[in-house]
Amino acid sequence: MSPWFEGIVDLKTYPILDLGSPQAQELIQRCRNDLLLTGAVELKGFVTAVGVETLVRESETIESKAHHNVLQGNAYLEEPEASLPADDVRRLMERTALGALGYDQIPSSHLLRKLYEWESLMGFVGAVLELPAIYRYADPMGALNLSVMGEGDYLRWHFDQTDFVTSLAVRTADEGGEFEYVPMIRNEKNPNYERVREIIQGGRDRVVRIQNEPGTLVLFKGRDSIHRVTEIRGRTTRLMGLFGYDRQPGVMSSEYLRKIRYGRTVPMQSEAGV
Ligand SMILES: O=C(O)CCC(=O)C(=O)O
Repeated sequence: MSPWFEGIVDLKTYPILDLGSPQAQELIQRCRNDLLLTGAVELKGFVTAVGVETLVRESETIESKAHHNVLQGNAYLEEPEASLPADDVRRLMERTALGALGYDQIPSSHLLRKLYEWESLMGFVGAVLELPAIYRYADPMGALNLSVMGEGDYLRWHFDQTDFVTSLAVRTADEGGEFEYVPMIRNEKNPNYERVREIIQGGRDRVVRIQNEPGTLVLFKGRDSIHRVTEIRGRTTRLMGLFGYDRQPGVMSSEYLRKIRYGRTVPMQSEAGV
């Protein structure tokens, strides 16, 4: 019997089964260069058309169970301190509206889950990031997410609180739903508040767009690159798998985050069997 990933992952273009091979080393180097130059790596067609068809079909059976949340928040994903002046950029609020399914709602037979739990993929991501080891989140909800965005949904401009994000595009919306970012707009020494303000208020200087065609795997360093997902138009939901890997073992989501993202704090004892 052939392994589940045969015909599902384009192993010719992305030879990740043997990371020591010259072909894999060449790919890893290319990805590292992209990451250094732009803060992102875009691996188009990582999952084949056949794989995408399966991902869409399996996602359609669960997407209606996504928790939909609407909130106003800033780019820093934190409550602004009371002492900040009224016009501080950390007080600039934007709307966010999106749905999400947690790891415990995704059945173990789902292809998205097989990909997330695949050692070869995690090893490849770690190699590109030049990390001696990476781990899956230990959180039964936060480890793997299927983000579901429908008409009018929008993910505001923000910085991540994690070093990197790995995403897999399952389906694009009819219109909108583009991933936009400004590479390295800030760094540890310079928060660059003025430029951040310009972007949130509609500036387009150095804004880069990732098309995220279905099947595209993206590695993104979002701590210093502000990013968003543009508003969705049309009836087709945008479906995106978000893979929680970290350089530390045992990463858990806070109760606050669980509440916002999944509308509950207690994991489900579901068919997902986590
Ligand atoms: O949906 C996406 O493409 C990215 C999501 C994202 O930026 C996030 O969850 O922080």
